[in-house]
Amino acid sequence: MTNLAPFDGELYLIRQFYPYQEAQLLFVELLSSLAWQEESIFIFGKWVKVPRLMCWIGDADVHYRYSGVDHQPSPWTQGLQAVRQRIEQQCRYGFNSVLANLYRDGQDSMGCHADNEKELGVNPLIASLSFGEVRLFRMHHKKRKERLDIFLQNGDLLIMAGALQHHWLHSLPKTKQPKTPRINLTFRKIQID
Ligand SMILES: O=C(O)CCC(=O)C(=O)O
Ligand SMILES: [Mn+2]
Repeated sequence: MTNLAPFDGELYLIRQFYPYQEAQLLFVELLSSLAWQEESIFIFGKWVKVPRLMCWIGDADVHYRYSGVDHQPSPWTQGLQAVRQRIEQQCRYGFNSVLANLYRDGQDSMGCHADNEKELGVNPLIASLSFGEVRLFRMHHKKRKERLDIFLQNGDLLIMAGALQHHWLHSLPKTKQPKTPRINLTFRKIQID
């Protein structure tokens, strides 16, 4: 597989990891079966809603802090267990949780960040699966001017690995184009201690 990152980490893209029709069925199932929640973060002295819905699913013994808040995982659904198995076979890696994001329209987004929480370990392998609407996924190098734009489509699998999270930031920008909903699943392995 070709590494799409020119330096400082590994980035792999498998288009149509789930063929279009299968991905469409999974999208509908995830949309209706996950306990989607509106999350808030504490920033500049007040609580602000994040512009997307989220649900965190994981093994019972896994805890994760994001948006400055400790989260208890929702249990795996049957559908998500099957997806986890397929992703684990592809990556030859074990995941114990998945963060699901629902972008309702073009105004829903995710700001620039790296997946560098210490619970993820030093060089985390993160498998990101997209369903539904096409959206731009943008990467910026922290120190150099390089930028990488990838349009993630229904059924695509993006794998981030190696030192990528140390050197690159990623985001899902807002867009003025009319957009139908998109679901993204990021499979992660959280260190348990
Ligand atoms: O929606 C995406 O493609 C990116 C999601 C993401 O970066 C995250 O959940 O940390
Ligand atoms: Mn991320």
